[in-house]
Amino acid sequence: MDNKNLLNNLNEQYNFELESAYIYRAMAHWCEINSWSGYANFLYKQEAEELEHADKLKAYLLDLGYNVKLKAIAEPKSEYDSLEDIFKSALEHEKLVTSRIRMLFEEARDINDYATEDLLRWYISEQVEEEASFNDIIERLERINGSMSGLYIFNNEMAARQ
Ligand code: OFO
Repeated sequence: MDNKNLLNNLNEQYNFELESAYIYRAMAHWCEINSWSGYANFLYKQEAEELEHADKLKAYLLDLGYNVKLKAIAEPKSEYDSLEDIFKSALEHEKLVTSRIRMLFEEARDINDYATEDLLRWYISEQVEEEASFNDIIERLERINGSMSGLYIFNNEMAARQ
């Protein structure tokens, strides 16, 4: 089985997960600068999750003897209009991740790379959870509809994410 192209693409995804972590870190900074420490906490936890996603890919590639390469990470956006803007951007980003994972999965299928299929199944389930989580937050923010007390209560809940 020649899976060299697929492994190169997994290496790209490894780098994309690191980029995701960077994006969430920048979003967390925006929240901190705007005194929303709870939302920042949520996004820092999200950053940590992305690093775990990256590490899982890295470990898999290293197990296969692949020479893992780090690439330059694009500068993340640092200006947002509102919390809603942040979480809508996060959801769009996760949709992009989902489509990338699906393409990798299809590539693994095409060449009967069962081990990579197995690995990617984990990411597919993870993406369902991540999109659902951001969707819930957006719905909640829409219901709050800019009310300061609502935003503060939600901020306190977000501070509790472990
Ligand atoms: Fe947020 O997703 Fe990684 O994979």
